[in-house]
Order: sequence, then C-alpha cells, then structure tokens
Amino acid sequence: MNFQWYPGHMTKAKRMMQENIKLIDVVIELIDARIPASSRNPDIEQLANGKKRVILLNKYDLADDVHTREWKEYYDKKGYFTALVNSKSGKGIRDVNEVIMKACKEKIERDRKRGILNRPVRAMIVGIPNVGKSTFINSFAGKACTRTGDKPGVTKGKQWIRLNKNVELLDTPGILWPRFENQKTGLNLALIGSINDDILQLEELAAELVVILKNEYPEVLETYLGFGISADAYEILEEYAVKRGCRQKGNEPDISRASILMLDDYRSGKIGKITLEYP
Ligand SMILES: Nc1nc2c(ncn2[C@@H]2O[C@H](COP(=O)(O)OP(=O)(O)OP(=O)(O)O)[C@@H](O)[C@H]2O)c(=O)[nH]1
Ligand SMILES: [Mg+2]
Repeated sequence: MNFQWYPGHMTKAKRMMQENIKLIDVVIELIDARIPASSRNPDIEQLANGKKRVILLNKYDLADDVHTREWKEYYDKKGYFTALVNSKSGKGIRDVNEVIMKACKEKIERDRKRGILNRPVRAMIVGIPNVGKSTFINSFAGKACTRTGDKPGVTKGKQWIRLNKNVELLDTPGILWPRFENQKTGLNLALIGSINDDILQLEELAAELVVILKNEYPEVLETYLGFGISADAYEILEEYAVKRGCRQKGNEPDISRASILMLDDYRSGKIGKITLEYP
C-alpha cells in the first residue's frame, strides 16, 4: 500500500504555526496514545524550538495501559511535561493545568521577581488531524471560560481563550500534518483512521490489523472474533465475514464489508485497548 501526501496543505499549516508560535510560551502537543511516535510530526522540534513543551497522550482510553505508561515514561525522560487524557470523557483533563504550570515554572518565577503578577502563560495546541484538538480545547476550556478577541498590536486577528487566571489558550490549534517517514508510520495512521479511507485499500488494511493482533494480542483477537485463529489473515477475514453475515451476490463472503466492520471496531475501541507501537 502506498500512502499519499498533500504538500499544499502542509506548507500553509506550517506557515500558520510559525506565525502563531511566536506569541506563546508553551506548546501543548496532542498525540494519539495508540501510536505515540507515528502521530507526531518531527518538524515540531524545529517549530517549537525554545518553547516549553507539553505532550498529552490523548485517547488513552483506546490504548493499552501498560504501553501507555511506558510511553509516558519515555517522553518524561526526554524532558517533556506529559499527561494522559481522554478528551472525550474529560478524564485526566484536570491534571493538565498543573502540568502547564510545571512546564512554565521558570517564566512564572521570572515574572514574579519583576513584580509582574498573574500574567497568564500563553499556550497553543498542536497535533495531527483528528487527534482530538477541538475536543480537548472544549473539554479543557469548559463552559466557564471567556473568549477574548484581538489585542491590538500583539495578537491581531487571534482569538484567545482565557481558561483561568493562569492560562490563556490560542483558539486556533496548529495542525501538524503527519509525516510518512516509512510505510509503518503510514500504516499506523491509516489504522487509527487519520488517513481518508477513500484512498486506502481497506481489505489490505484490515489484513494488516489482523496480523498485528495475531502477533501482539492473540487472545484479544480470538475473543473479538469468537473463533480460533486460523493461519492466514485473509482466511480469518473470510471466516469473520461469514460470522458477521457479510455476504456478496452468490453468497460469497464479503471480505470488503467485514474489513470495514473490523476497522470501525478497532477505531472505536470495541476490539480492545490496543497500542500499535512501543518505545
Ligand atoms: N475515545 C476517544 N475519542 C476521542 C478523544 N478525543 C477526541 N476523540 C474523538 O476523536 C475524533 C476527532 O476529534 P477532534 O477534536 O475533532 O479532532 P481534531 O484534532 O480537532 O481534528 P481536526 O480538526 O480535523 O484536525 C472525534 O470523534 C472525537 O470525539 C479521546 O480522548 N478518546
Ligand atoms: Mg478540530
């Protein structure tokens, strides 16, 4: 399978981020806890150079808790300030404020020494499409927050969300297009649904998922399928199609339909809490 790319969008998004990043103290990068490496764009290192860095492992409700802890530790050791969040349910959101404060400790201290009190730190959310940026902002900002408009000279055309007395959030998140450094990265992004399914071969994708599950989560796979694992991924898909009642004309098993069902079930967490890569 070949994963394609859209350079036009990428350049525009990058330019917007470069502009915005000048205004902020801390970059809050959302990554997908199921693919904590593949869901990052390595350009962020250069873009966020000199800024304090927070990494949020979002959608951790869908990832394997053991590996999520390993990944958190991995990023902690690299000097990032990290937290696990489920933006959809709000779980872990309350810790984020504290993590931001920790990341910006020096700045707050510096301000205090200069007699500047309560100047909020300014944060920007960044992440690849569909990682949960909007959901996170809504959950983090809550209903009580106030959206502030232009500040002449400084933030022309920008909307800020005043979260509390400590934090101000740029309303527009930075979209980092994922980078397909290799086929595995592309595959991971496709599996979690970050690539438009129209351009993918879904049967091939589902077969790849079956192979991964067979190797890493055999029991989870068997429980999900409801039958013992046979040898070949396509055989499994065929058997699964029969099981789910996916039939084509002539009563042939409809592997294509079964593939879509399986991918949907993976993406929504119905198969289980499954991580696709490890530190
Ligand atoms: N299970 C789960 N789903 C989540 C979580 N956060 C977001 N989602 C879902 O992920 C999908 C994408 O969320 P968005 O907030 O629209 O993502 P985004 O990063 O703003 O996407 P773009 O605006 O397209 O770049 C939605 O269906 C959300 O409900 C989470 O922590 N757990
Ligand atoms: Mg969004």
